Amino acid sequence: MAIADPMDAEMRQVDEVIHRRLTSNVALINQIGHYIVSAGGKRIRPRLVLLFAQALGFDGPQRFELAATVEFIHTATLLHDDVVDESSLRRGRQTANALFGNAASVLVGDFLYSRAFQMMVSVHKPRVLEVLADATNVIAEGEVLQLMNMHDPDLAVDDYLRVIRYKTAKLFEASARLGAVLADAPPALEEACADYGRSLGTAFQLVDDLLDYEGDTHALGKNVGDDLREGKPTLPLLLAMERATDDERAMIRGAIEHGETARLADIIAIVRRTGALQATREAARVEAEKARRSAMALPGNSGREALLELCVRSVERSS
Ligand code: GRG
Repeated sequence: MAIADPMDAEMRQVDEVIHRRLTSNVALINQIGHYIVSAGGKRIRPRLVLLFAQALGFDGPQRFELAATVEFIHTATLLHDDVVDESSLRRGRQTANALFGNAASVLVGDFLYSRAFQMMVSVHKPRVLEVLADATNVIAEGEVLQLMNMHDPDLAVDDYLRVIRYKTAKLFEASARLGAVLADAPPALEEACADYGRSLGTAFQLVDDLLDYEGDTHALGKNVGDDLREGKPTLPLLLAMERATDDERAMIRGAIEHGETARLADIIAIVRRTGALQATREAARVEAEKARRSAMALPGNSGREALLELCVRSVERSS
């Protein structure tokens, strides 16, 4: 018998807000919105809002509104990202762009994004607006930086890390910070929460990038090898180039420069053989350990325990 997750009831309340706030008089918005939201997703960002609120003793209903808000922002970025990347599979289903077209995906992403702003305003806390306005701006910067780095086999690891801090870790940071803001935590404690989110988000994206080489399309719900097909220089490829033979390095460089489909299997095999995936997971473990240390600033309670457990689960995952 499966053990019930103590957060299940709380997450159901978030889902209730998500479905209520998804509603529009425009039929296509309802159709695409429900299509992507009902496919699930791990809901890790809303979980962070709730766990930080819980750890800091805040139990007002605003936590559900903000948890749903960050999931809407996340979902909007996925809709836009799948258009940019021309992805065809997400959450085990055809992407919205594959099914409904690019224009509909971008525009429904805009709906979710602007609905998220309506929701955050409803909480009546200027600091919440500041946190999310800053976060969404940085996410967009991260995506543009990533675009500029495409097809660059000489990308420095620090520049790769900057992209993942911006495009992914920033929303984790904001989610954690919002729990602290709701609880009116003192500035030093708010910063510790933000540090946790930033480190966990960095670890999460490192694993996301390694699963693109190690994972299984069925379990991941998205196509393995997409980053390589696009010529995206992520850490597994950068590390594989450092460790490969000259011929292999030349093959990987060519793949990044031109995008690769023909030698996809060979390059995946090189990445796996050189230990680049274990090294990427190790880098994720280092970030998760930073997150764990930041969480120790929280009072010792079940919320903190769940946040510590999340550090392990986010890194040792296979989907
Ligand atoms: C609309 C503010 C705004 C910006 C648009 C396109 C874009 C700029 C940003 C995209 C950022 C992006 C997609 C980052 C990757 C984040 C990531 C790790 C996605 C996968 O997250 P999971 O695994 O997904 O939590 P599920 O499906 O579980 O929800």
